[in-house]
Amino acid sequence: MHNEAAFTPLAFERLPPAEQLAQSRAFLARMRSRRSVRQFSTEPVPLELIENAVATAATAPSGANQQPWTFVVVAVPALKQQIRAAAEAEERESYEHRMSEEWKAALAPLGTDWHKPHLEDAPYLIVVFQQVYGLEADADGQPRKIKHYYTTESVGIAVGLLLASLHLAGLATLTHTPSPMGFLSDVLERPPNERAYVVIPVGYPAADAQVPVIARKPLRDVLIVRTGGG
Ligand code: IYR
Repeated sequence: MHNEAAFTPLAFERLPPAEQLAQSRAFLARMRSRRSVRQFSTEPVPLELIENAVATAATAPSGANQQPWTFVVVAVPALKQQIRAAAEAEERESYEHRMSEEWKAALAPLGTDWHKPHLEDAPYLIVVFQQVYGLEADADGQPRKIKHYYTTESVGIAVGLLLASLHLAGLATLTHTPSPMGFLSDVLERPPNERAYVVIPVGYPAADAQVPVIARKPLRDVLIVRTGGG
């Protein structure tokens, strides 16, 4: 019953040490220049860059290989407008009434507020949905719920790969989580097993885009190496 796994030899290319180091350093250097961008140009972006990024995201490991994600790419101005209006309504309520003073203080260095023009300016919005459970038609064509595992972690890993792909393709992104996000299921007509996870505006930065002066923690603050032998 539970021994139905099939195996095949791993395709694995062993890199020479110098090549390993070069690749690792080059990737690090590229990723260090990624910034969250909130001012976008309306300049169009080739759709294949978005498709390739989603295909890359969909290579992520996932709980029980259930791949519990759906990526909705929105380019229609009327839909972007609708999403902006709904997000701004929620965000305004959040900034003015729902967020604690502690939360607002934590966000102060980012200079964010409820205005979200980037949701309309960016040529694409990638709305990522998490499939909290699976839905399949059973033999009688009735919908059947399938339990999913580690969906939050799986989708988080996929979004990391998505952001890396878009950045390497020379595009700017923002990981935006309007709160609450329920309106995205309505606007994008998603089924009941899907819950919005994040909205990612993608495009070129506006010519005069600015980013907050903030820094990444130094490696010594985030990395603990415990080698053997003391
Ligand atoms: N969702 C709000 C607030 C916000 C929250 C966090 I945590 C951020 O890192 C940034 C913003 C907004 O998008 O403005």
